[in-house]
Amino acid sequence: MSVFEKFKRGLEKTRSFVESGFNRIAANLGIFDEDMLDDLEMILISADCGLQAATHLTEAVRSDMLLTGNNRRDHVLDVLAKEMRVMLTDGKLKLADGLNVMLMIGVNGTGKTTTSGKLAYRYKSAGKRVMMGAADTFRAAAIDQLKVWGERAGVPVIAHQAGADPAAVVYDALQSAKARNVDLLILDTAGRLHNKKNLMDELAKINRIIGREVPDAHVLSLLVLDATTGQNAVKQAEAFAEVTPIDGIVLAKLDGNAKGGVALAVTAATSAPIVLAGLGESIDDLEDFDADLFVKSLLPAE
Ligand SMILES: Nc1nc2c(ncn2[C@@H]2O[C@H](COP(=O)(O)OP(=O)(O)OP(=O)(O)O)[C@@H](O)[C@H]2O)c(=O)[nH]1
Ligand SMILES: [Mg+2]
Repeated sequence: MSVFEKFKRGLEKTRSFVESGFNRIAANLGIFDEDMLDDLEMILISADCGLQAATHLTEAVRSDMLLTGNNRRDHVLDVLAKEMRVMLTDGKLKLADGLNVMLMIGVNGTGKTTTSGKLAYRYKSAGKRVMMGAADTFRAAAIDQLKVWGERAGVPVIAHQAGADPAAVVYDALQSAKARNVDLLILDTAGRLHNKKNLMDELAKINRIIGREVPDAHVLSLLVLDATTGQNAVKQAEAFAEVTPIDGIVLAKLDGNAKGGVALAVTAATSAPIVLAGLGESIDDLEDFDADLFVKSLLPAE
């Protein structure tokens, strides 16, 4: 299956939602008028594009219609696609020479552990030396879950007992990564941090240890968001951006329901690029987030 087909399949629910909305508002003639623009805005909001992005997109269509006088469905779709593409910032993960550290952050249940496993598999399959560290020590089950992914991907997992200090796990994982000369160390962290200060302190501590132990490493903090949670994901992105640098956003569960438009709301709310899309629960259901393919998959065909 091509990457485009994967995106299309993953975003099927959102696309059919948007398409049925389009068909409803432009039922007979396939022609848009001013009144339909309000409906268009509602469809975009319901697909979780967020108020800001939905308003922006609707305004773009409105001014284009005034300017060109072209209000046919295929043209409106073109304008929407172009405008969405301009709004979205994507980025490709690249490993640097030497040690790379990916720190997976995000609230609980978003998909951090699953994405860690998928990433381990991706880079291991590409011939890289990969290792994971179970810095989510909150529950024994979380550690076991990462070990299972380690086995699936064929990469070692550095872990302590449940309840151990996550920073100690990070320290050990970094020592092993140096000793074994790995290319990529993926650190899975806990989402259950009770408040902002707690979260900030924990991440600061982990970042300090990484900075001290592997000062030359290429470190990426990846914020994992659950696309099915819509506007909550946007709030999480804003909250994390306040306490820690974010190098890239992972949109997990884009296949989950009809809320794929959240990608637009997330980019409107943060300056970090969206780098990865989670498109299912299997080990290979992870793709580079490609804004062109995303837009093509989100909007109905003309
Ligand atoms: N459909 C779908 N499900 C996903 C995807 N990514 C993760 N999941 C599912 O989401 C659930 C939570 O994923 P985890 O990886 O355990 O999330 P987490 O952030 O590590 O959660 P905590 O460790 O509890 O904080 C699991 O049931 C995963 O199978 C995805 O891209 N698509
Ligand atoms: Mg986890």
